[in-house]
Amino acid sequence: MSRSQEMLGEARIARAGLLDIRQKLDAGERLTLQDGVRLFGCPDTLALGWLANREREKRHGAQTFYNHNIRLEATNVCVANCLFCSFARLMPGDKDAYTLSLEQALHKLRVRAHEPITEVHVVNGLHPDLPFDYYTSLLRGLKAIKPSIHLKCFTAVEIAFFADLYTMTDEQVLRELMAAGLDSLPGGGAEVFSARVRRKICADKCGADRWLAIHRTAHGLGMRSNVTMLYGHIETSEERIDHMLRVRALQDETGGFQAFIPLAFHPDNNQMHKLPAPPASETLRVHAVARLMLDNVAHVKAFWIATGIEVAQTSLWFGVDDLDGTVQEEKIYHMAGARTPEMMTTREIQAVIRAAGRSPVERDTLYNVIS
Ligand code: V47
Repeated sequence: MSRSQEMLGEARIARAGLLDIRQKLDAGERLTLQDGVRLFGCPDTLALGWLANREREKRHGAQTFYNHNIRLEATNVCVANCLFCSFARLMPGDKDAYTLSLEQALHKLRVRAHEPITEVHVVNGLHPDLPFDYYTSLLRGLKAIKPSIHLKCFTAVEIAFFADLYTMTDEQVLRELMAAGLDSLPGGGAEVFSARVRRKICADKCGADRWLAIHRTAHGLGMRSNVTMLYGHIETSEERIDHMLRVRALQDETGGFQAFIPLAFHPDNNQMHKLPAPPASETLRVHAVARLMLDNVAHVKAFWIATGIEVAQTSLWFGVDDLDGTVQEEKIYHMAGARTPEMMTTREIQAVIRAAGRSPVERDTLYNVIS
């Protein structure tokens, strides 16, 4: 950043009343719950962006990461009735309920196995009738098709569900899935950790403490993971910051989180359809505040499917350094009204990053650079 840009930014931060926060960031001091709530209360979105961009550039310069991945959602049958979800069908046999046979699921990778894909991301509904063997066979089958593939599969909510359904401990479930080929956990199911919010919008799924405990155990077993936050529904600023602080505390213990991923609520075709979708400005603010609060998490990711491509590009100046990946086929957001394409090629994602004035870097799931 040039000296004159620095002075302009500094003047803006002073006008926004955030000089003390800028000083704390420069001194490497942690932001508190009160600081975070003040950031959300600050009406100057560009001031938040300026602060977050400094933190982003300190860590990553202009580099912007993406990966070459595919998604697999093997079933949408789900015993949990989360109010925000448009993907789940409560019972097998319900209209639009589906469960892929193992062969159909494996086919999704088999047809692309010749492409330089490095990751399969699997998230499913909580199916009451499938045997545990379905999931271990899925992992083994995917590895057999492409041994180099990284398997980032099953949210902590699914792990908790498997443990209860198949009467195992959470750790036993993780160990058995790892033995079958599981490499890391995606960040879904975190929603907002506040008990008040969870009681209202996702009462059927595991609570915050168990979600965090499963990630703690996964990190202890040597896996890395991500963490999401669903925003733009009934949560307060305090609850968003509390969510981030719980992530930061676990990260201090384990260092196992790779990326924080804010997920914008999409209101179509679900029980919260009367709520508006959060505006782009809110998306930029949430990503920026996450970058500022989470001093110990390396990456802040904008999931372009959820934010929209233009907002994802803008977010690269509001603290974000990662755009997820090529995705290929996505159901959770498209069933909830996302109007983004269902995939981008690596060339397209590179062009999107360059058009935003940043430098694309292909990574694998563990952030090793793919040359
Ligand atoms: O946990 C469901 C969210 C998540 C809606 O780890 C919704 O790299 C908005 O976990 N509006 C699943 N959000 C997606 C997920 C994810 C996404 C990108 C990257 C990674 C990663 C993980 O989707 C769920 C829930 O929070 N979700 N329905 C909706 N209507």
